[in-house]
Amino acid sequence: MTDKANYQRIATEEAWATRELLDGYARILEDGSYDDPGFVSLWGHYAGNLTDRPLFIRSRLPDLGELRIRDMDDTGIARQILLLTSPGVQVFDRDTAVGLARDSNDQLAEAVDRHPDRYTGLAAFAPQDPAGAALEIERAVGALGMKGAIVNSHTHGEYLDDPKFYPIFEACAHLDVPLYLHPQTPPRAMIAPFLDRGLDGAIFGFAVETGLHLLRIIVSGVFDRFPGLRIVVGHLGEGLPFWLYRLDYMHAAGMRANRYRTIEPLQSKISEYMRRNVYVTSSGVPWAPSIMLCQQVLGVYRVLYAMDYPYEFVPEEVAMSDALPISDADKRKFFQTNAETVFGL
Ligand code: 1DF
Ligand code: MN
Repeated sequence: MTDKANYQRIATEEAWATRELLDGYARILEDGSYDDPGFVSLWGHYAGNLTDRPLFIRSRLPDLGELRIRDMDDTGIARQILLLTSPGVQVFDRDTAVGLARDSNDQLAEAVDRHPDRYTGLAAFAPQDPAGAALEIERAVGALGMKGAIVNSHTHGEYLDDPKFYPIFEACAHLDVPLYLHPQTPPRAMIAPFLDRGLDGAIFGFAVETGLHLLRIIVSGVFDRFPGLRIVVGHLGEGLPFWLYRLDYMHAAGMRANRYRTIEPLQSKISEYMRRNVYVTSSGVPWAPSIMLCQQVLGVYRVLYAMDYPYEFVPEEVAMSDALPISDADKRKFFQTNAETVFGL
């Protein structure tokens, strides 16, 4: 790709997997020990389907060498921020998850050491063990040089606003690294009306699940408790930027009327946390109207480029993002400098 751009393209939500993780998925699918319908739908598809896209994805996820670098070169991607693919280790029992997370961080650190100018790693962890997760994030950031942490939304139907998970927020805030809140399929309690119409995955279910998760974090007061915490969310904020006015209005209306006993007043509006504590990436949405709406309602420093490789690998989409009708200065923020700031590159 010939490149006249005055920016580097840093892709901020790029997936990878260890062989051990993929083997683990195959094992629990086969022995039926984990029958979560979302997991079975997602990985039942990607683990065995023989059509082009799943085959491509399966070949690229475990590659942190030649194939991936060649694909990056072909599409003008200077650097990938690497996230353990969804649902990460969150489908396993606690001990398996702890071991797989630790091993994946070690493998990722080695790849980043081999290609420090092309790769940046985020720390995987097992929410099943919140105290251990905090320690693993500290190890991965401190000893292995990772620039943030990655969680794939709910864990066995539980959300991070449950105070038992606070050690994870505490670790990220204390280390001053962002937490990437990446989608996964909706949990068992939510998935039925998505599944029978094929809407549970990246087409829509991911966004409903992950947007809900971020809203739960906001309205539960997590950002009042951890004001320095930064959360990055993909797919242009999973729809929330579009809803900001209504979220603020209805949240305030419900609070004024004492509608719910289960929620406490917040110090700020939902939109204010979105502009203070949250960053969004353009994974899967190389579309000017949506990107520019986010820039307009969140600010140009809050919107970062992402491709979502290898799930989304469409060279023309890079050209679509290059062609955004925004100033050269704002384009540089979008592709490069916002990511450098947020991830401390
Ligand atoms: C898909 C999309 C799968 C995304 C992903 O991980 C993923 C997909 C399993 O298309 O099924 O990360 N995504 O972020 O849009
Ligand atoms: Mn993704």
